[in-house]
Amino acid sequence: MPHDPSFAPTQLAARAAYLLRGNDLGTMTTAAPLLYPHMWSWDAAFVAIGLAPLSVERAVVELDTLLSAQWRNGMIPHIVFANGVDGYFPGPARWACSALSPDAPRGRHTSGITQPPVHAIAVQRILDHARRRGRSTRAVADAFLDRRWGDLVRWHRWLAECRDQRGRGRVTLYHGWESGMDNSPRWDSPYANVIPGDVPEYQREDNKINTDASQRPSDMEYDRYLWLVEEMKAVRFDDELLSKAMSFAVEDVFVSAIFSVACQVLAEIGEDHKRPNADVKDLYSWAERFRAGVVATSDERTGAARDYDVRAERWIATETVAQFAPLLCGVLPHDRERALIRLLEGPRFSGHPDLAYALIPSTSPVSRDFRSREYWRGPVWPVMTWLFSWCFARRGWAERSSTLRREGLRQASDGTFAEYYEPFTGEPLGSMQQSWTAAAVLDWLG
Ligand code: 9WN
Repeated sequence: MPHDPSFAPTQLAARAAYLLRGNDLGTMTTAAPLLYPHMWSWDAAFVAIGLAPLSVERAVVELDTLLSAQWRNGMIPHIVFANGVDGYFPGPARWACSALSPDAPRGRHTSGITQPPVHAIAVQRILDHARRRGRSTRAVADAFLDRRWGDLVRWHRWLAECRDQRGRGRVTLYHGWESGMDNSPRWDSPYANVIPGDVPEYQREDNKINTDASQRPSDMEYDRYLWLVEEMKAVRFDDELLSKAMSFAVEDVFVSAIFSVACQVLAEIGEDHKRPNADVKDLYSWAERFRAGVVATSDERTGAARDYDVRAERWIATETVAQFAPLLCGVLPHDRERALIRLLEGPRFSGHPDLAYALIPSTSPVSRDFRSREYWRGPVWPVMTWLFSWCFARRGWAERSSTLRREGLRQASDGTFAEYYEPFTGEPLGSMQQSWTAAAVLDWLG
C-alpha cells in the first residue's frame, strides 16, 4: 500500500531544507550522512538545484567546491573527498590519484573517474533564481559565471574530445560507476567480460551501513568495480591509454543524452550572457552531435535507445530507464517518439498496474532482470523522476512533467528522503536523508 501522505508541502519543504543543512559540511554537502560522507559530482549539481531556492549564494559555493577539484584535463571527478573523513570505500588512498596522475588536482583528494554531466542544468537553475532576487544576489551569480565559464566549457570539451575519441556522438565510460547507475542490468554483459586479476585486499564499508544485502550490489560486482580501478591506476588515469587498456568500455546512451541537453543549456546561457562566440558555437555543435549519436541507437519501431559495448562490439538492449534517453534530448521522428512515450507510460514502465506511484522504475517490472529492492535493478529513484520531469517541462510537455512532479511528491511525502523506493510497496530503501532527494523536493516545491 502506498504511504498516506504524512507531510503537507510546507512541512515537507522545511524538512528538506533542514536535511540539506544537516548534510552541509560548510562548503560541500555530503551525498548522504552515513553511506556517502563526501561530495559526489552529479549529486552536487542536484544539491545546488535544491539549494538555489533557499540561497543562491550557498548553491554557488557548492559548485565552486566541485569545480575547484576539476582535473587539469577538464574532467570533473565523481567524488571529491571531504578532508579527514573516513567511512567510505574506496577512499583517496585506494584511488591514489594525485600520486599517479599529473592531471589530478593538488590540494584536494578525488576519485579518478567521472559522472553524468548535469551541471549546466544547475547553473541554469541558479541563474533563474538569481534573476528573481535583488542586485547583490544577481551579482553573485554573474560573478560565478565569469569565474567558472571557462571551467564549464573545459569540462564539456573533455567529454566531447576525450570521451568520444571516435566522434560517434556518444560518451564512452570505463566504469559502471561513471554512469551513476552502477549495477544496472545495462552493464551485466560488459561486466561479464571483466575478469578480476589480483585485486588488493579490501573491506566494503557500504554493507556495514546498509546491512540488507538485497538493496546493494553484490561482492562479485564489487570485485569487478575494484579491479577496474586497478586497471586505471596501471595507466595512471591517462585518457589515451584508458581507451586501450580498460576491459570495460561502453558508450552510454543516457549520459550522451544528458550531455546533449547540457551542451544546449550551456550554449543558451553563453548566448544570453555574451560569452565567447567560439565557445557557444562548440557547445551547439556538441549538442547536435550527441543528439544524433543518441538517435542512432534507437529502435526504429519502439524508439527504445541502446548502449554500445565497445569491447564486445555489440549493442546492449535492456528494459531499463536508459531506453528513454531520446525523450530527454528530443531527436526522434514523430511516430517513433510517440511509440517511445507509449512504452514509457504503458504497463512495462510507469503505467504498470501494480505500482504504488505512476513513476519510472529503474528497470521494467516485467523484465527478467528486474529486482524490486536492488539498487538500479528495479527501484524508483526520485532523482530520476526529477530529471525526467525537468526535461519534459523543457520540451513543452507540461502535463507529463507535472504528473511526474505530483507522483514524485506523493512518494516523497513519507518524509524519509530515501535514495530509492520499492516500486510496488513504496517502501523507502537505500540511504535515508539522501541529499539529492531533498533537493528534488525543494525544486518541485520552490
Ligand atoms: C558509487 C552518491 C552515489 C550516486 C550514484 C549511486 C551511488 C556510489 C556507491 O551513490 O554510487 O559512486 O557507492 O554506490 O549509484 O548514482 O551518485 O549518491
